[in-house]
Amino acid sequence: MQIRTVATTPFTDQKPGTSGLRKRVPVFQQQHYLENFVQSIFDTIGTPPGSTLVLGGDGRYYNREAIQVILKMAAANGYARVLVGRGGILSTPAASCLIREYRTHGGIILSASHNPGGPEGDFGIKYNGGNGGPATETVTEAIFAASRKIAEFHIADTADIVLDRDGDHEIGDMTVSVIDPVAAYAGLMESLFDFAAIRSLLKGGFRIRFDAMHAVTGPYAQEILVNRLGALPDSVMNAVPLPDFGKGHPDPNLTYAHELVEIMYRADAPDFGAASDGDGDRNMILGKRFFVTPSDSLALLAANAYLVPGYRRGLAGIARSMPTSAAADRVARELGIPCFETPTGWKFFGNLMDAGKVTLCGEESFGTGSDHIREKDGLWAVLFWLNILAARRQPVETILMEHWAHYGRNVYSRHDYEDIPADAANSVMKLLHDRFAELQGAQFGNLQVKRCDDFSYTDPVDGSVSTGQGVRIMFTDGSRIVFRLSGTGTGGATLRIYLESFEPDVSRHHLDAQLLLAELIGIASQISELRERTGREQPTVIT
Ligand code: VG1
Ligand code: CO
Repeated sequence: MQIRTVATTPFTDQKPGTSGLRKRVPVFQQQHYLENFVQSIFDTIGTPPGSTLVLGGDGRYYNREAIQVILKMAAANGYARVLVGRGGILSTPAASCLIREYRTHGGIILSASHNPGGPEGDFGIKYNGGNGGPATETVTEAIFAASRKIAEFHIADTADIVLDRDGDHEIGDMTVSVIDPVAAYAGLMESLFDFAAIRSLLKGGFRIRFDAMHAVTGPYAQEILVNRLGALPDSVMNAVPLPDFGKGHPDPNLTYAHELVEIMYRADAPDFGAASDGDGDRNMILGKRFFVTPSDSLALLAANAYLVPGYRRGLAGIARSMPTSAAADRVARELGIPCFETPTGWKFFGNLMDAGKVTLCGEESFGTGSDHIREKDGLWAVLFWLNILAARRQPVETILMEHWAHYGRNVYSRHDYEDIPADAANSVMKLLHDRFAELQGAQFGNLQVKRCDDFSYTDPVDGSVSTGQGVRIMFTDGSRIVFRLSGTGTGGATLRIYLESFEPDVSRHHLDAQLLLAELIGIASQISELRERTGREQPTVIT
């Protein structure tokens, strides 16, 4: 085998966003585009002798091609071993699990998560460190800096590796181990949850439906829910990962997971429904004709963690991203544990978990997880819910209503305006900044503005500071509106508006969130001049 050093010139746009570098497939297909970024990762993290790397992706278009390139580059950059999921498949949580189990020098995950796939769709790549979590901002900034001055990359000249059979192959001095993508992860799940109780729940006629959305979780759900827990075979739908996700949008929300939502709102709906996203790190939870917001789900898992074997010993703390509702804060207060508020993106939870400060973490964007790994974890959340349901034997809706009756309800909604011109989106954000002084103390109907700011965060573990993480308009009664631009899109801009108020009155808990938030929704539109500046009358997605 020959190692080649190839001269290259930098691309200027290889700056990772909320979760890795995401671009359209044709951008990644440009000559040296992928190689430059991968070499920038290797140059940043170094390769101590004997290093192992975990490698896999969500199965989207270009996954296999990218894996072959990365294997050859890993060999040329001095890796001793690469663990790659069979078929090039690894969900994000499974990759995190393997990094930790084999104590590797991190891993490379190929995914653009919920973004659509296919030849004209999106592709993505992210590096996770030795703790199994997304690279911190310090590391992603260093990778970006390396990509701006790259002059060459190293690659082995060798034939492609067969990815569809387990086994070892050699590229020069490096071993490529093709492994079962599911086994280690499924074993970890079995160690955390009461599988016997869930099995007996399912045996007793409790019906579930899990939508893998033609993305990576299909094989995981099949093995865990059907093979190990005995769910009926039709419990898992869209179970085969497809390169274009069946032309769908693997984003588990009420809009894009409509096939599941329709099933769950039928008269003969199953008792429990769930969906996951492209790379398997998100979850949407539904009861019979009932939707659980991710913010409530985090709070509810925390409050019921004592029912789950892996968490019975208690929680060290909870962390939630800033736009996530404060429902979890109420549970933390009652448990007497700390609750941390971080910027959007899982990379901010890693330090807190490594330092033993938190056990559970969550984001309003359908992401929930714990310190069992260092990523959010879709199927883990589903199993956590099933464990609670097996212990409590009540419908999902009843469990939520009882939770609200006890803690009060943090009424919550997120409105996404997708694919608006970047100029319009930036002008909305600028306008809001310009209005901070004028908004201070302003009265809108019954609501008065207490304070506004652009959220910034100082990591309590390493002291690093992240600024510009979202505009917050906070009202005296505890309600708030948050405006943020997405950092995961690849075309135009996506403006997210997060709305939250608190409803202590039990007689109003069953009411629709949009109705309860109507006043805040009106204020958000008024102060941002949204219609005037974007021409949009309605959000693309309401959660
Ligand atoms: C979105 C979500 C964020 C999540 C991120 C990655 O980011 O809002 O909470 O961590 O996606 O999730 P943004 O910048 O578009 O709002 V995933 O499942 O794409 O890895
Ligand atoms: Co994801």
